[in-house]
Amino acid sequence: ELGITTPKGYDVSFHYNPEMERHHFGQTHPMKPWRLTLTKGLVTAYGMHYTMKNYTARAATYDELTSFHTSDYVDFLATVAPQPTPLDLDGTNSDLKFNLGGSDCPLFEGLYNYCSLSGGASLDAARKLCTKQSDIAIAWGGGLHHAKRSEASGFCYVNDIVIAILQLLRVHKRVLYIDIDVHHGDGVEEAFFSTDRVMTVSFHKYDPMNFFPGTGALEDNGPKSEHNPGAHHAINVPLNDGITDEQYKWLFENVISRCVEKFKPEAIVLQCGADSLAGDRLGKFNLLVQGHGSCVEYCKGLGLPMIIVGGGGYTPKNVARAWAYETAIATNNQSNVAATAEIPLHTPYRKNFEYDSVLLPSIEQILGDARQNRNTQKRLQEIIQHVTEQLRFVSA
Ligand code: V1P
Ligand code: CA
Ligand code: ZN
Repeated sequence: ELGITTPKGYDVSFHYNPEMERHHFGQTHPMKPWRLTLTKGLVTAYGMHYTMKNYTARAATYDELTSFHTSDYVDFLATVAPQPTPLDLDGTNSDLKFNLGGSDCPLFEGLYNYCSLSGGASLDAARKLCTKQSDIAIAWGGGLHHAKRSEASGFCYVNDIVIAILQLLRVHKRVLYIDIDVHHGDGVEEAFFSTDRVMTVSFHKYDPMNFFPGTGALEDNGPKSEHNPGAHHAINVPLNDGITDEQYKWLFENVISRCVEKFKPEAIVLQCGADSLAGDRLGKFNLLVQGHGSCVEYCKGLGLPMIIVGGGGYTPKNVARAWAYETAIATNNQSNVAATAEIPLHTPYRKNFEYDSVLLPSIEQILGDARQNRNTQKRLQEIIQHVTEQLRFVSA
């Protein structure tokens, strides 16, 4: 498989292990690893696998997992038994250790394997960047941004992103982390609170009383203690329901261009959580696959080595559409995809793609009617103003 490049000469690698999707969080749980099967099916149906290097991701080792997590926590993950009885759905399980076993982070069969595979994929992606074998490395099974050093949180047990960034830092002086999941990337932000070698930027819905995890206010830019080099290196873009493609793209490009200009990253990690799409089971934005994908396009245009990971995304058919489209952007297969508006007839599980089986459904096809947009242009201007002020403290 050596020497495969995309039409414009980028080396793209795809890190994936079909074992991951065989794991189940439970009947009513929103996280469906099966969305990875749908994604891979679309990617293959469009023939994108011919224009990138495909690697079967291996499981991260114990030592790799403990490059970030505590051994106490990883030992417990490795040995804990799956819950024998159905979960109590209000999360009132009395013996929660490391926040495990509640409704958000249930203990299921093969949990340790699932976590190691997610970590392994993102870490493999990072290694390909370090050795310059890939310009863009894709790991849709990663992106689990809430996991803490010693705690599970919000469907995330192992923080594959932090582990991958730690690997990148061996070779790259500065890494820019960008998070377009509808939730705040709190775990990654916290992990790098005290270093000026990682800048984290999260775009998310912010409503501290009503929306998980409740952190990520505009003014939260990292602890401003006396000698913390990491101060000002956490950028947060809090949003309200209903944001549109046009606003999101505008905001994203304004914020990211300023960050790149000041911070001068040597590599980018882009978390592409698909719960920021219209029609998501948990998220309430109005983003289309095109708007979500425009972030990937913009980042690719920066010409820096980049890892792309997944994350949230709770309406599987929409997740697969977005991640397949974004794989097309990475591999320069967009024209191929656009020319075939209809999802190919031989796509596995094609019946799952409704709306006349198009790859890029309109807002009307997805929602009938768009959600009310609660983001004013004035507020978006304020956000850019604040970010610009924070970046005055940042230099490369
Ligand atoms: O809101 C909460 C917690 C549970 N309450 C005590 C507060 N949890 C959320 C977690 C969302 C996690 C998102 C992960 C990601 O960012 C990255 C993979 O996308 C939650 C929600 C919700 N609507 O926010 N948990 C659940 N829904 C849930 C629903 C059914 C069964 C289990 C969990
Ligand atoms: Ca986010
Ligand atoms: Zn999310």
